[in-house]
Amino acid sequence: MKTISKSIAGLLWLLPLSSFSQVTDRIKLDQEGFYPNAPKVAVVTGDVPEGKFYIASTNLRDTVFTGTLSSEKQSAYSSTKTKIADFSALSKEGSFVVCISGVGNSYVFEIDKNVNRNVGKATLKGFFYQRASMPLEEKYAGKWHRSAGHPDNEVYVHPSAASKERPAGTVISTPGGWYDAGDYNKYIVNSGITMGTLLSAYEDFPGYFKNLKTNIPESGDGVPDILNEAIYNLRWMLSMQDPNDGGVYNKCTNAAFDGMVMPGVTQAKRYVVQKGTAATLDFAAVTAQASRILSKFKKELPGLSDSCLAASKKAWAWSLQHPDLAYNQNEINKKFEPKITTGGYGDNHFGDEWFWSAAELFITTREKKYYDTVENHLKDNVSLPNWHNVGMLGFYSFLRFKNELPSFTNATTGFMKEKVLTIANDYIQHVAANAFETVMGQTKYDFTWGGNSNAANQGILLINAYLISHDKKYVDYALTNLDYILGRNATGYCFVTGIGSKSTMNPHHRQSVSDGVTDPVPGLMAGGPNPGMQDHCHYDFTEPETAYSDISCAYASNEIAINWNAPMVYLSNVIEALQNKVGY
Ligand code: 9MR
Repeated sequence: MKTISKSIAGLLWLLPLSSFSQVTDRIKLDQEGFYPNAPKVAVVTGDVPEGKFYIASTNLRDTVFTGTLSSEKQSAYSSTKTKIADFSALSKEGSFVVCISGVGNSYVFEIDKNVNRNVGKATLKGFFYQRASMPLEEKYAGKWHRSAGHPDNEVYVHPSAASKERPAGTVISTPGGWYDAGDYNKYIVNSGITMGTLLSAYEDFPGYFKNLKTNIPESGDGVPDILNEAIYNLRWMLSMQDPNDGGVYNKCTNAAFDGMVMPGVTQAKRYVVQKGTAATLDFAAVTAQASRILSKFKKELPGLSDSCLAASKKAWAWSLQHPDLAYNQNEINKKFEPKITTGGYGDNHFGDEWFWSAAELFITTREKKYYDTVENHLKDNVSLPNWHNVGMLGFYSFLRFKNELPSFTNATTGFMKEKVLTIANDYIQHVAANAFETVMGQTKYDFTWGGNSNAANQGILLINAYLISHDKKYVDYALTNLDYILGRNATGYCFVTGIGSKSTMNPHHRQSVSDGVTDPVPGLMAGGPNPGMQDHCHYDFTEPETAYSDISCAYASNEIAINWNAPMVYLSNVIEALQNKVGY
């Protein structure tokens, strides 16, 4: 924890007020810190006797900024009362604390040109720690090194997935990929949005990511590490396609969740289960996008780009034959043994998956038939992405390529542009009324299972608004949500493990629970406040924005997951990539 040293307590009299000796978590702020010329806000909660706040050096010798707290705000989503300390005008680089008389000192934060470099790298590295089927050697994984976990080279075709060529019990091999979350199963649907988000980060900022190294075994192979990491999961995804018909299995899974043990300790049988339209179309989208990105790396990765495109087209063809096949675990369990009780990722609305996969296939191939599907679904409802709602990813990709696409797409990209800007402008309008002045938390529905990924995904939407408008204000607002995740929220937690002063310590993450290392595996973002509390564990606070419990039992608020980490990788790195350009 970064706090002021006790030995300098005697210097407190040098400050204009005298009661600064206590570090308090009542002052909520981005625990990493701020860019010199970016907005800077801390939020103090509860009763505050004084109207002034000070920014001081960590030895409390120098007051570098004095400001006035805002009037009191009542949060709409908990009983929390706040006052805002805005010190945007302070641009001096260094380490500082916020001091408020009668309240105490905040955690130490930095003002620095590259303040989000650490969190950007760490959240990408987080994916490495989720890798299945390969040992994590100490030279890459440090104290979190471990053995390979599930080899997944002997995986059984579950009766729900039986086909003529692959009857139930057929053994196939689907090694590699990332464990989904705190559990050790691997799900195609959730890989879909995760991969789309990571690949889009690269496509939006290839220059930045070219130089981002995460110390993984592939580092230095001529391929950017964000792609190296994504390719590890891509190769697994490719193994989940039935080569006989192009359909893609929903997941590679145990029948039931493993206990809270290290990966590979239990030797439970692994299964691939029923193919589905969502899984197959998500797969088609990811492989189409990967194909065009990897076409630039044909020397380093011979054949991979072409294999991806062939796989994508085959998945599309299967989907045309099975346009509406939901993965419904309850129904499957009525018919087949063993019953499968791991995560469902069951989705039964496929318009968005049709749209996204058609968009990626069209951008990669320019074939008109895919564009027709884009047009058919263009006016469907589109909203913030999550694992079962991926249409917006197609908007982002189209907008990324709008200047390279044929002119007959102009009206379509124009429509998409308006839509993204409309949502972004709506977000912005409500920030002033929010007790933490963040985009996150404008409705109580932001606080849900994995709600922190809503914050990160709203940030991505705002970045897209910036990319199409070049209006810097959208980056400023995206930053409010990065701040939210890193501590400017009603819980006062920084939700990324290993980052900040008071961060998630006990995620629902089997390796972190069972590896004997005190610190959790780093770079992983907890789901965050979720008043649903479906885990029925102990919660000290239960209101929408405070229902977070940093105990490993609490999987509904304190699990980690690849589809939540990916937008945090995007947001933290892309803000870092943009900071110079927007004058931070
Ligand atoms: O993120 C998923 C969330 O939207 C659902 O409400 C929840 C219950 O179905 O499942 C979440 O996903 C979990 C998945 O099913 C299994 N691995 C862990 C995921 C995160 O909790």
